[in-house]
Amino acid sequence: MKVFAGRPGVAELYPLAELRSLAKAAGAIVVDGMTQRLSRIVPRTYIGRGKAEELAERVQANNANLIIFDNDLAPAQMRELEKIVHCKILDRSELILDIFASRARTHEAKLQVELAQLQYTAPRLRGMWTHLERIAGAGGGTGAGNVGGIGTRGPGERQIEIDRRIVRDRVAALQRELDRIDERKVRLVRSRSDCFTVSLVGYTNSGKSTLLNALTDAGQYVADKLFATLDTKTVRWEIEDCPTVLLSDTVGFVRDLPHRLVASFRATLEEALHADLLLHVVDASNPDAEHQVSATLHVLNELGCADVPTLALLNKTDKVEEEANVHVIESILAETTRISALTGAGLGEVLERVRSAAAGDSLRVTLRLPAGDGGLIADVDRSAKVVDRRYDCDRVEMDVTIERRQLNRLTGRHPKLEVVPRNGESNAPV
Ligand SMILES: Nc1nc2c(ncn2[C@@H]2O[C@H](COP(=O)(O)OP(=O)(O)OP(=O)(O)O)[C@@H](O)[C@H]2O)c(=O)[nH]1
Ligand SMILES: [Mg+2]
Repeated sequence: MKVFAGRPGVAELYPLAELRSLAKAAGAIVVDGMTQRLSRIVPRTYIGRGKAEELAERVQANNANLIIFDNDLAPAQMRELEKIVHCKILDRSELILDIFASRARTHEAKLQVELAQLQYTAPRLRGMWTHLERIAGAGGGTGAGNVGGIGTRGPGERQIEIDRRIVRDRVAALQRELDRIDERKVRLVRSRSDCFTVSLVGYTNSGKSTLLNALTDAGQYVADKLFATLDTKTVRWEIEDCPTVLLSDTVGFVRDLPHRLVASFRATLEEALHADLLLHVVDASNPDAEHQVSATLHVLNELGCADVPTLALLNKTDKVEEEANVHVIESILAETTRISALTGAGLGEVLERVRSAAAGDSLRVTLRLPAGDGGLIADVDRSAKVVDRRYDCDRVEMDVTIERRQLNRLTGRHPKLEVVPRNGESNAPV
């Protein structure tokens, strides 16, 4: 079921295609689909009464036992609607969380999914118990409807408190454990700063893992299903005449990725955050590619990766049917290359682009540091090409040309080091 609110968009041409794939990925057998255009969401039941009754009839006719909404419903709306349709309802976020739960393999991924699920479920748990809160309130003599003033008197309320505490404690424990993993991961990713790091990012099923396998001998799992990859994999990518490059495959993005999920997957996405270059893989053969691109850009933005240099790879060009769609994507994205990870077309150009990015990742900056810090000065001399050096009382200013990762290493190691763009120039690569 999908509800369109507001103005019609291109996505309406394929209204349920992605939801079907998501449902399939979760193991459901899709028997029917329905859409509704509403100028305004009905606050109580999300969809209109007539539509809800039609939905109930179709559920019965198809013998369905689950309705999946492509929209996210409030817990109260779900409850009200379930009373009319007599069938369990799942919304888009719950469905995505469920897929992640079934796909998570590593300890870390499992923790991340459980945390996101609990955080999404916690408010719903509260929603589920409100009727008991009311009963408790009435029993406790505070007056029916005076929900806010209810204490811990009724049995229902006690149960809510217990459930909430269990959820709260578990969330806190998961958070602590993930924070520990996070720290380890950050250290690991930062320790790679001597190498040029490249991350494959993009919509789920766009071909990231296939590309990783085509470029290296990683042997990464590839499948025609959503969220085949949930854990980052990093491999050494040997490119001739090029410093060492590390290439990472990351979890795929999806439109309206639940916020909690993005937050708890931060450690997994740490690779992308600290990459020197992002390869944004787009399934150019997908009719919905334009929306997939904007969803990916949105998530990257949310992760704080908007400024990382990015090369867009328009993949699956071997099966593009609508050339016009590819032109549209090319007009949205700054730098693009057409490829096919399956046939190998265009991969030579990708190699060239990465080689030149890895080699030419130099910045012209002025470094300002304490003149008495011999160790730091020696470190700068070792790591950068010094063009000019000026002494001013207890400070020394050095105009340098330096590789970005060397600069990152220096600033990470020496907090007293100040970096200023040279003579008002931008930090553009040389
Ligand atoms: N025709 C064609 N199919 C491709 C190409 N690249 C990938 N595929 C197929 O697309 C499907 C998804 O590929 P994956 O590499 O698993 O995609 P992914 O981006 O890693 O997906 P997730 O891990 O789920 O985010 C597989 O069936 C691949 O065989 C391509 O260039 N051409
Ligand atoms: Mg993958």
